[in-house]
Amino acid sequence: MRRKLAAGNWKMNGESTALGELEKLATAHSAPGVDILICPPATLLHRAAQTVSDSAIAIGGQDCHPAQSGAHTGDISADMLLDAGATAVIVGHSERRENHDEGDEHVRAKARAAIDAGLLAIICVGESLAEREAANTLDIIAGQLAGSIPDIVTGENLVIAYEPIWAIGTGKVPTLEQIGEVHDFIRARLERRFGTGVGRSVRLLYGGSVKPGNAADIFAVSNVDGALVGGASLKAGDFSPIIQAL
Ligand code: G2H
Repeated sequence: MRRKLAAGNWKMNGESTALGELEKLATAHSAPGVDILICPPATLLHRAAQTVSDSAIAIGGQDCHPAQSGAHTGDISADMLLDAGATAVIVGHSERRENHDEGDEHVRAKARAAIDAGLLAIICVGESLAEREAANTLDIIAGQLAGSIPDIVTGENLVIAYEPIWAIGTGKVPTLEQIGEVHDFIRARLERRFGTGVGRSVRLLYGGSVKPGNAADIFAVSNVDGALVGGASLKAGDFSPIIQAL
């Protein structure tokens, strides 16, 4: 049985005052029946980890560099995330793929570095609107899965987040059938490549305009094991009902 996961991706939002939202979340979910992860900006990682240290909430990074250390100005290694108190990291988010020109091979190297460091790697995949309209969604997802997932994964160190690019921050959400089709496809691909044991234990998250009002319906879709939530994870009052819907 896969344990449900509610992951919040704060993106480039949040200064010191945002830690108050984390405190509220920790108080509201002192004994959650699901995994809760918050990925704040790097500047807050250490303090966020301290804020939730007595709670069941985990802290993650939003990205990491493939190398352990070196001359990479502005980058953060997986070991540094771990040192700051993170236990997970998002890699290959479409905003990284687009804004920083990150291809599948680069994402795969980041995921490998994360797993080697002992972090849970959350690898994001998803199609653009043009790709969906051209009926290429499953081909795009297949290519991203093949290219972005390193061979070393297990059911414990990998999570896949399906985030259709056209649904991110737009308020547009795919139909439940569209979500189910892609999640079933991802599950089948994982089972084919890694065997049923690993393939069935990797958790699959949906991401893209998840809100308190649509979370329960999305979580009822087959092979949806939780959500990667952006905007609605910034306030405890929005994220709590999403957690409760799991
Ligand atoms: C998709 C998601 C979080 P939002 O990027 O990863 O953001 O929920 O704001 O669409």
